Amino acid sequence: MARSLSRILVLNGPNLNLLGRREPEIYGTADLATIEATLQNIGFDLGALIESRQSNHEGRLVDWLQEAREDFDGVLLNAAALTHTSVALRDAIVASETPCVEVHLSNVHAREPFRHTSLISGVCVGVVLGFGPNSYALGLRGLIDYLRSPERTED
Ligand code: CA2
Repeated sequence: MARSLSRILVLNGPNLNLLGRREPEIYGTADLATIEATLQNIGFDLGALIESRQSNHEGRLVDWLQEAREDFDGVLLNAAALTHTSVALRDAIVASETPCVEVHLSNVHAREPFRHTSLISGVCVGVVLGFGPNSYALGLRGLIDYLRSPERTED
């Protein structure tokens, strides 16, 4: 039987629209459009529809996570600084009832102590960090594998 396309929502949080323009020593030289284009290509190869969005506003990210419940099978999320502060995003991930993978460009555990805590990891199915733009690619592959794992699809 033909497998239907997995619908994946990629969400990026505050300041990630600046990627490639500032702090290349931490975040690399690729801009967000380049990362999103790579994810589109991976999605095409793996039979997934990818929709990418970015916002600097917590409430907008919450709205989009709520939308995911109806419109997407999985979420790939770089919540940026909100990772370390936002109970609202954590609650929205739970409410979405949609598997979410957390990604970060940098290895947050090798940085300032306030970045060592994530309020969202505990409600995500997995976390990928420290590999620059490749964190997104690895996270997307992991999310698609997870969505298609026999344990999830058999019943
Ligand atoms: O490493 C990551 O992906 C982060 O999520 C990036 C966040 C940071 O607050 C997290 O602790 C780790 C920061 C995103 C801001 O991105 C910028 C990009 C270029 C210039 C300035 C900020």
